[in-house]
Amino acid sequence: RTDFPTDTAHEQVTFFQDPATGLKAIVAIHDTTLGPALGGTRFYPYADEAAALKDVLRLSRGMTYKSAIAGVDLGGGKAVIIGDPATGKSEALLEAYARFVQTLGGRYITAGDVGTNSDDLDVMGRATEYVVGRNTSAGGSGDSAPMTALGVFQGMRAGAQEKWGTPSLAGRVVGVEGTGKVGYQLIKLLLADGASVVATDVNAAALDRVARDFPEVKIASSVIDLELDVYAPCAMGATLTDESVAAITAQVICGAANNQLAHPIVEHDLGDRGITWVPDYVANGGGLIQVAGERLGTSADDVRAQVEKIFATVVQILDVAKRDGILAGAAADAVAEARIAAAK
Ligand code: NAI
Ligand code: K
Repeated sequence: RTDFPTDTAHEQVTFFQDPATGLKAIVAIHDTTLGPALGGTRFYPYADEAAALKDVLRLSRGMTYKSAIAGVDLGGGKAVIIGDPATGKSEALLEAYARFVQTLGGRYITAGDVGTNSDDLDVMGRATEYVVGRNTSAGGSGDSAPMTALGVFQGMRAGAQEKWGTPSLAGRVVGVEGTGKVGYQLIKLLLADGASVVATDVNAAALDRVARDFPEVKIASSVIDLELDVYAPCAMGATLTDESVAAITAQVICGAANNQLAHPIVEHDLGDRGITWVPDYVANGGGLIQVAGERLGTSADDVRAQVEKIFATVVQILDVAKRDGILAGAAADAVAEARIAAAK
């Protein structure tokens, strides 16, 4: 027995299984108004099929909004493979999965997500043409972190303009939480713009790389609780909680992490405290723009130009929020919905 949420009118949800390889997967196509549905394949040990279905319905709907707000002519979809990637992943399973993706005839295009990487996508590419995010050696566009970081930086500049009247981070103290692929690239952009950066990570090797390449960066055991102008969550989601928001000193929050709000009410608390929050799915759309470009035949220069437009999009969202007296998250959803409605 499965309860389909009535507020998420998905176009198509398909369950695939292949007993020979142990594959159990669900592909959810939420909306193809703007184009074929693009979204990553998550490989995760869900407790049961109902939990997997719930997640894929939620995530695919999110992709519709993410593509629309990024100005990408693709719809929203997502897939989940039920299993533990550490023990259950095999080339045969990935190929079986990719054969199923191929049967959808291009209505769904997969990318990577939690539990799948570019090497896995290379394997899938043997059995389906509907895959993006492969390694450059396999015809993909490679690491998306530089474009994701550029988009976060542009969103942050828009937040700075809203808060301080100038789209510059010069002289601002920016706390970067997570110095992995995106955080590292973001630090480079921030330093070039004249910001003072303080960074943290739980992984010593990631911090060592920052300390070696950017000696001017201060290293801290955490950043969210420091005196900051800007907080950039680039590690895990859900760091904006009742407690952290009550104590935070940053006036602008913009980062790459998905689902930064622990729950929706937190955004009201940020608003009450006069803090400008750039919605995560708007700020971190640069990687999506890059991999979508593989399908749409976008040049690297045009990808970069489109990522830079995240600045203008965030300015628009913050203007709509102010004009309509709503929060930035709702304003972003409204801008995305307007784009889909216009295409209908
Ligand atoms: P990554 O795995 O390369 O880096 C994440 C870093 O965060 C790691 O160095 C890890 O040690 C650190 N970390 C984990 N928990 C932490 C904690 N509690 N405190 C401080 N540091 C912690 O991942 P990547 O690619 O840099 O992505 C960063 C975030 O942005 C992730 O949430 C990801 O989902 C999101 N994102 C990434 C995109 C991309 O193109 N790479 C696109 C859109 C979103
Ligand atoms: K991702």
